Amino acid sequence: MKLFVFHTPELTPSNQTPDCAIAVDVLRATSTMATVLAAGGEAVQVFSDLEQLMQVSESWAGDKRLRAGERGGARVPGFDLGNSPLDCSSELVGGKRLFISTTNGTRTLQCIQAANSVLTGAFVNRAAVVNYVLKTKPETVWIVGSGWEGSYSLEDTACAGAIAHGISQQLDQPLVKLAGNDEMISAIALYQQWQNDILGLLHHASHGQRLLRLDCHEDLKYCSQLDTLDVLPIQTEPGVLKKF
Ligand code: 3SL
Repeated sequence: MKLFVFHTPELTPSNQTPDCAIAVDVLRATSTMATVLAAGGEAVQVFSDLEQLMQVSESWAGDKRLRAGERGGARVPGFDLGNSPLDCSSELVGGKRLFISTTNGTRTLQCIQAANSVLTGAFVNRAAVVNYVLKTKPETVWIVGSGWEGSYSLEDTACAGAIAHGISQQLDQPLVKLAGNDEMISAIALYQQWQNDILGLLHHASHGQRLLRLDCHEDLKYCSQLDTLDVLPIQTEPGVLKKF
């Protein structure tokens, strides 16, 4: 097995596809997706374009769908939800499909959607992702951070490191053999530096700061939890994720 970390979709090769690709957007898209499926959502369907989301979701029964739209951290006017995992109670999302478009996370999923298996990872479901990779043993694994509008995000690379660290700890293989690129090794080092203070890391991150200015303190706390959701969002058709 070879593990690769890419900090953003822009840095991810577009002329190859791995056996397994994992999209990471800790703040907050992939934390929200794990939460929705853990709370009994039927599926999560992702869109980069808001108009296309409106069009496709129109064909879905009104009581079986929720529309979530986020731009710049805030809810898009007219949508049922923004992108806070704290809004996704089982009473609200149970049995429904979440049609979602966010600034960066949904773009990441679109960039890796051709991989043989496509998952989403966050700190909250890190162990479920690690266990799936250990069980299925793909030859090449890409862990792709979402960043912010093309630039690096501290929290996504740290979470990529948490996933890579979890896999490497359980495989009897030296890191140098497992690493597909240098980014994977530095992501693990970043995670190891912050592993006992993930909330502190989120407070240092520029997108964490942006969310704090929007009064999303509780979202940061929620997204900083490690291994709290035993759920694996997995792509069943391009753009559609269901609970594995
Ligand atoms: O960029 C994204 O995809 C979002 O997760 C950003 S936010 O945390 O909802 O602001």
